[in-house]
Amino acid sequence: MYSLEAEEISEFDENSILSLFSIPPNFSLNKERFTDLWKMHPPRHKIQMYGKDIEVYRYSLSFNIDDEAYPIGEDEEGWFVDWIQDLRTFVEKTFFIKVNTVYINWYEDGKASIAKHRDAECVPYTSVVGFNFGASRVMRFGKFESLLTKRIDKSFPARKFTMKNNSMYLMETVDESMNGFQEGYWHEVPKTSTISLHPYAGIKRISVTFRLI
Ligand SMILES: O=C(O)CCC(=O)C(=O)O
Repeated sequence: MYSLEAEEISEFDENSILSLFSIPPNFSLNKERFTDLWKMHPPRHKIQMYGKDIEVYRYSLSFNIDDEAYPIGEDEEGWFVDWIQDLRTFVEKTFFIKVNTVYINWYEDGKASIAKHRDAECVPYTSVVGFNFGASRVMRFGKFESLLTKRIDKSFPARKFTMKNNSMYLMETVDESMNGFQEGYWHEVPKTSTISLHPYAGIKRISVTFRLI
């Protein structure tokens, strides 16, 4: 139904490919919608580390797209629920995959980051699609030593990509019957002290990712 041409393709191995695309204008966020979505971020959440509560600086939220009530967007802003559902259809029809979960991250400034990780909660061997809104941020990708470890394979040089406003990325597992992107590779959005000012988002970035859990 939809066909899109990648602007950049990076093959990590023959079954794990990262592709970057611009998104069609009907799914883009303009100034008003970016501002609305920014306001929807939940409070910072806490995680337990070494027995202590640590507040995570990055705002984030995950929910199942098929749930009857969404944790955000229902009351204040009428467009959000339809937009998420249309984006899900777009993702599924463009990439011939199934997704059921949205994970949104709000990066207020260069102190907001996400550390190296694989999306281990996904159904094994599935692909993940992410949308980028607002300020550009660098995302880095690299390799784990094996499926069962968090140890990094230092012989594989990390690859850096700039995620720009109204663009998207596909972390693709080509053959969904064997280890792929999330099994073999990590990704992160590192902290930074240099963010170019976006005309209306300033230094704020929002990412909206879709996955199958
Ligand atoms: O902000 C991003 O694009 C990265 C999000 C991320 O790491 C994830 O969804 O696992």
